[in-house]
Amino acid sequence: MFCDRRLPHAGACRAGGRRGIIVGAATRRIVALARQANLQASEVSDSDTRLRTKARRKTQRPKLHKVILVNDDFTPREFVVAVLKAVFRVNEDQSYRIMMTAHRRGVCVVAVYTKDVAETKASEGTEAGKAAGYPLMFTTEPEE
Ligand code: TYC
Repeated sequence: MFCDRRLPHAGACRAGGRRGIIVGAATRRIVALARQANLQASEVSDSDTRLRTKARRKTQRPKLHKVILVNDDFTPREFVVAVLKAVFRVNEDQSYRIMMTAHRRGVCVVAVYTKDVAETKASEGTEAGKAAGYPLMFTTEPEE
């Protein structure tokens, strides 16, 4: 053990003779590095001595996909409203507004989900129309 007066003491120095101090392995590494580089130990931080074995990466959020309701001239309004309520769990009011937006503008974004969920909901809606003999259509597209 050695004593470096520039470091905060982690243990007691022995008075006289060989001065000793009890320090941990991290401190010893810091002092060794500082000596090598001719630096004050206080100029070397503990993080300089620890190897990072794994890059820390933030979890990436999955890209979201829009489900789009497409207007047509044949599917009854009430049927569209019923499908929206059943598949997308929206209430009567929201469902009516979505249907009317698609009716007036040609398309309406119903909701956004992860790719799998968006595609499943779109085909459920489209299939419900098909089963009843209507050309009702839902499509999906990735969000920018
Ligand atoms: N345009 C249809 C009608 O007038 C109603 C409708 C609305 C159909 C929206 C599809 O995505 C749609 N009966």
